[in-house]
Amino acid sequence: MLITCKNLTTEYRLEWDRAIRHPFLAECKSASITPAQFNTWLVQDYLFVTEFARMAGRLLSVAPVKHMDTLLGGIGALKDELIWFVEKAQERALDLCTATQKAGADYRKFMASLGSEPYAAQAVAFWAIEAAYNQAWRKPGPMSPPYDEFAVRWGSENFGEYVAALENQANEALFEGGSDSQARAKHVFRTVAELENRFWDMAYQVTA
Ligand code: HMH
Repeated sequence: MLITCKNLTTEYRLEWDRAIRHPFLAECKSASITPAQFNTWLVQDYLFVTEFARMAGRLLSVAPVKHMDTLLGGIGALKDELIWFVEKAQERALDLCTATQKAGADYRKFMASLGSEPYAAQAVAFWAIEAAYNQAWRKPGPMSPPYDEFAVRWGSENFGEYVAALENQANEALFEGGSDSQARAKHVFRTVAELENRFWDMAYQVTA
C-alpha cells in the first residue's frame, strides 16, 4: 500500500495525538502556565530551532530542484524565527546560552541522524515537525496575550499553507521512493511524534 502523510497520522493516531495535545498548550490557552514553565519551553525551543535549521540545510542538500523553492522559503522563515526568539528572550530577560535538556538533546541527535536517511524519510520528518506545531498551537483555539503571539506564529493559516506544501512534497518523495524509504518514513514519523510529546513535558522541568 502506498504510504502518505495522512496515512501516517491515522496509523499512529495515538502517538500523534500525544504530540499535538498536551497540558502545556491547554495551560497557555487558560493562561495558567507559570512564567517559569513557559520560559523554559521558550529557551529550549530556541535551541531546538537552531538545530532544526541545520536539518533544513541537510534536507535541501538532497532535495530535487522542484522542491527547492518551498524549502528555501522555509529556511528564510527560520532566519526570521530565530531573530524573533532572541527578541522574545530579551523581553523576558532570558539567557539563551542555557544547556539543552535531555529531551532536547535526544531530539537533536535524532535530527542529526536523519542525514543518513533516504530523502523521503527526511521530507516526512521535516513535514511532521512543522505539522505537529501547526496542529498543536491551532487546536486550543485563540489565546490571550502574551500567548496569542505564539499560537498565531505556528497556528496561522499562512503557516498551515506552508505545512500543506511540505506535505505535498513529502507525499511525492514517498511516491517516488522505494519500499525501503517508505519503511524508514514510518519509523521517523513515529519518532517525531514521541519526541514532540517529550518536548512539551520538558517545560515542566524548569531551568529558565
Ligand atoms: C519542538 N517542534 C518543536 N519546536 C518547533 N519550533 C517546531 C516543532 C516547529 O518549528
